[in-house]
Amino acid sequence: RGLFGGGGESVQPQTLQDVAENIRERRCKRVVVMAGAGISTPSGIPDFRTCRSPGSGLYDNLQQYDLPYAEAIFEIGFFHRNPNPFFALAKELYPGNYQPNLTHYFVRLLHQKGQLLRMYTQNIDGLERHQVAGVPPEMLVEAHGTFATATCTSCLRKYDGEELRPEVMSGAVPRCPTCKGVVKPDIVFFGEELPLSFFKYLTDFPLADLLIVMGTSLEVEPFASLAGAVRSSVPRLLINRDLVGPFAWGRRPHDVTQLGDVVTGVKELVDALGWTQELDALMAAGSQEV
Ligand code: CNA
Repeated sequence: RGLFGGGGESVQPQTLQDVAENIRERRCKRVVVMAGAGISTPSGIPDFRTCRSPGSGLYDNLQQYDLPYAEAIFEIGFFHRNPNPFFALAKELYPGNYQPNLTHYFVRLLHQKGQLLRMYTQNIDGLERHQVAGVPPEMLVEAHGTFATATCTSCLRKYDGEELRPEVMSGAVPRCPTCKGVVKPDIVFFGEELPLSFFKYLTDFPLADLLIVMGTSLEVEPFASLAGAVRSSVPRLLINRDLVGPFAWGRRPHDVTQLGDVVTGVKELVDALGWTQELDALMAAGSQEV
């Protein structure tokens, strides 16, 4: 048996091409993907950390709301005092405004090939979802929650995200018809519990035979630490603008990094896999559905 749990000659990856060979030859069949805001910047959704220059970035655009500091938008105490900035963000990110890009479809293709164990995303834009890029719900862990469902902050009544759409889109703060409490989309705020599905990592990561990390600064815990939860012999591939997390300070022998634009990096991987035509077809069909 090869290093990667499959049959055949294993290649200890040094380059993107080596990683591709291990996937193509099906030596890697339990791939875990970790992703963050960087995979959605090519779809036009700014990330939070890299767009600090005035006039760009979601936080900057929210300055009109007098946030004491950018991250306050995701703090539950601040939300209870002033939910307006969060709902301005919600209006922007509500499902339907943005389209997935090649990186999202790549994950779907990996699933269709039977080689995706799970995708863990920090994104709250829902672009990976079944109805959007086509990653089935059981394959996706939305670690920081979703706009697809919501909960009344007062009586805890559950809502479907679509029920809130008219109010969110009109710029209003949605209220519970029963108790008049503010209805909050099920996005995980700082200090809140992560969804139970997050804990699938306890069984997924020890089983993984390849970890692909893309478009994340790996700065938000506990998500960031998952990068260290695969076995030490398991190759990890980072596709990102910059070196982050353990790829910067705790390099393992089988870590591979593809620095630069995430779409370019994933495209290169897909080319090396020989999956380009299939991915193009998936994307064309996807955009027609949209
Ligand atoms: P982050 O901290 O903003 O980091 C993004 C990373 O992606 C950085 O390392 C960037 O250099 C990199 N990056 C950005 N664009 C590209 C690109 N085109 N090519 C290559 N690399 C790129 O984002 P994280 O996800 O790590 O931070 C966690 C927060 C941000 C989560 O809680 C998210 O919910 C939150 N967030 C989500 C969205 C979204 O859902 N799309 C948008 C903004 C923020």
